[in-house]
Parts: sequence; C-alpha cells; structure tokens
Amino acid sequence: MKFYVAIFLMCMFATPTFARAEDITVTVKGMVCSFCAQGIKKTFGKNVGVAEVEVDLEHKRVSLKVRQGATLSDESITTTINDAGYDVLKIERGPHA
Ligand SMILES: [Cu+2]
Repeated sequence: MKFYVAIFLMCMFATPTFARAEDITVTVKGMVCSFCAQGIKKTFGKNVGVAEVEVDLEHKRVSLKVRQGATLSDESITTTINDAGYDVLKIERGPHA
C-alpha cells in the first residue's frame, strides 16, 4: 500500500501535467472601472512570475496565474496593488486547476 502511495507522489512531482503552479485571487478595494482594471492588469503583467492576469470588475477580484517555478508573495502583491493606488482586502491561494 505504502509503495503505491510513493509511486503516486513521485508521479505527481515528476509529471508536468501534475506540476503545480499557483492560482491567486486578490480582492481589491477601490477598483471600480475598466480603467482601474487595465492599470492593475498592466502592472501585474510586468511581473515575470505572472503568467496570466484576469480582472473580475463586478466582484473586485484579480486572478493571477503564477508561472511554474515562480513565487509571488503576499507582500509583493500588496505592494503592487498599493502602488497602483488601491487596497488589498483579501488574498486567496490555491493550486492551479
Ligand atoms: Cu477606475
């Protein structure tokens, strides 16, 4: 039994399909129009660790797909949002679907 678990874990880490990049959802206070959204999108787009940025204006959420092997700290997310002139309400992290 343990053997199969070990094999499974090895496959998880060795197979690119199972490799985990991270999805981060940031709830942003003060982001109200598409101009705000574009500004934030652009700023995160400059970060080499970010593969994709999606903005959900209705729910004030910014979804970031972190590139494989890269990390994006809460601190750097907060700094980016603050520099753009907005406030972070919440940062949620999950494995890349
Ligand atoms: Cu705006």
